Amino acid sequence: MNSGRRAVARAHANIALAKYWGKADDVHNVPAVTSVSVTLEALTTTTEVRFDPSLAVDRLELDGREAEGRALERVTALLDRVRRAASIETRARVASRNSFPTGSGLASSASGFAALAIAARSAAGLELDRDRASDLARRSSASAARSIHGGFVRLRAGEPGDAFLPAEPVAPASHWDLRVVVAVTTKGPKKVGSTEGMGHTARTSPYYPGWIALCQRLSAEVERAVLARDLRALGEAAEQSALAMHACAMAAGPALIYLEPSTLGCVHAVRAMRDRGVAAWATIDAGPHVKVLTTGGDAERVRQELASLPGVVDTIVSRVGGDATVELEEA
Ligand code: 2P0
Repeated sequence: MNSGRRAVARAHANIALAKYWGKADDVHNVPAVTSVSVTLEALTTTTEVRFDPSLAVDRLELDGREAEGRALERVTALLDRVRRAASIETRARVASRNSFPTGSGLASSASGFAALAIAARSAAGLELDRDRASDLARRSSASAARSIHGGFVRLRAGEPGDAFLPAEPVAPASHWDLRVVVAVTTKGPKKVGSTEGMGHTARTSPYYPGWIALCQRLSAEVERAVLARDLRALGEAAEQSALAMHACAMAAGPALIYLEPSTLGCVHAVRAMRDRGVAAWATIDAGPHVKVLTTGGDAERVRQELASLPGVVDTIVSRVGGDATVELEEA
């Protein structure tokens, strides 16, 4: 009945200003801490989903190439939830494309699973319900729950066994014309994935309880600073959140080190810029790249300085992005 429907969704990546690192429940993928993010206009995933009765299994194309293995399994797990909700059994063709280099270590799972959740629900004939789409995306990748919304977004810490936990908008993109400069740095050996990394940190880092306690304060500070459009307060809280997350991971046994020399070079350069009166604060996710929070007026200067540093291979300047969107067509 829904087999002729084709849905195309677009979602932007996001970066956490107050980081998520640690789960309250591995099975239901429930975060142990509240995170607050900003959606990035410049990093977009476009995903097409079409349920096709001629298929025996789901098919996945990523940036024009047929994908199998773990990537396909994760897509099928999300599609299975949609099929259950829509009472259908039809397999789907999924084609997904990133506007940024895939494999660059930029947050493609956030925009990817957000776009997939929205497109799959629409193609299956379910209504555009952002809470349900966000909860669905969270089960595949917690940060993806936040990419359903534009602007500034909160994903609350949950309790073990939480059945329904969608992200919530804090303020729309129009609230604040903030800029984020991404410094793409040279990559070292293959990083440990976030899920595995945060599990290892929770099990072995003596700083994990301190991290959990800190997150409560920092997520509230980040949210207050966003609502007040106070870049200094936001930058200080965001920088502390990122560096505390990495300190906690580095204290794990064995140590989990995502920072490369080029990463630290960027962080020091950002601090030096600040000493010269430039509005710039750094944040780092589970990889070597650095994202810098700044103003429209300082963004180009920050970008040029970062681009001149050793190990920085690319820079991207982004505005705050909007909501994930979907278009539905009868094929
Ligand atoms: C974040 N990260 O808040 C943090 C900061 C990375 C560092 O959310 O296990 O791929 O699939 O829920 O969403 C990346 O984690 O983790 C992430 P899972 P996900 O953005």
